[in-house]
Amino acid sequence: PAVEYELEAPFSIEYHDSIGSTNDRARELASEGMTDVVVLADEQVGGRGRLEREWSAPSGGVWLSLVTRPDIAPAQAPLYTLAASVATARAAREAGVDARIKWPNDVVVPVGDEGEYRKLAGILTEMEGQMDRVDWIAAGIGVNANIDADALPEGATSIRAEAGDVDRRRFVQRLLEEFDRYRGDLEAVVPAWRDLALTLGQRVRVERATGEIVGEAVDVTESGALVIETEDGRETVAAGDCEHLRPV
Ligand code: BTX
Repeated sequence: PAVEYELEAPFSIEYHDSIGSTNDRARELASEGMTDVVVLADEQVGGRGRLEREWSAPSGGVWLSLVTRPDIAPAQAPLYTLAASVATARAAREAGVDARIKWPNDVVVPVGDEGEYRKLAGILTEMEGQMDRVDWIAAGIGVNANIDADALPEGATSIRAEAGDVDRRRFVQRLLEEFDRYRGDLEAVVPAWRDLALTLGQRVRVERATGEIVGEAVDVTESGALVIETEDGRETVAAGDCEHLRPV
């Protein structure tokens, strides 16, 4: 393997040099009843973003999916996405990157003072469950780690480009420790998220299938939805309904 992934993490690791999508493998393991396992790859050839978008995942990145079976209602599941972004941003900050969080699921590096940014990492959370209970959650986390920025799509950056190469083993260890801490203390997730948020205080445009909303992003709710102050009052957008969010 390109990296040695014997970690002292609260998860067991299944490592692949190359895989289609770690989320697909995680879904398989989850439906076999596994929990607290992380599928990790050096390269993905069929990486997925949200809403059927492609995720470019060349060798040198940190592409992982975490399987958990939390005892929560489906409405709380977005907190796991926020927890994954907090854990990722904190691990990236320890690696020397000025990582912030763009609601709902991007870890970005700010560029200038106008709310512009480059994307460092993305999160894709998938789940299965009943109305009142989650069966499993697969939190997919993709971090542009030791990759040249010109090998990535436009608008992307990497840990290499921002701060030099990172020890991926240590980075993953720290990310998983942080994630573990927040999943054990869900009430701490939103406050930690707020501290790292690039989006709060910004004037934004959110595109949804049902139409767009323009206004100032003022807060996130307990369940991770974004609160926007518009000309006609406050509106709340669930993460799952957001197709694009841009500063305006
Ligand atoms: P997203 O839908 O928010 O972002 C996808 C968009 O981001 C793409 O349309 C493209 O414009 C841009 N993009 C693609 N690749 C990259 C990249 N490497 N860096 C920066 N921008 C990029 C975000 O979706 C969720 C991504 C989750 C990826 C992880 S990797 C491990 C797991 N397995 C898997 O297949 N997906 C997740």
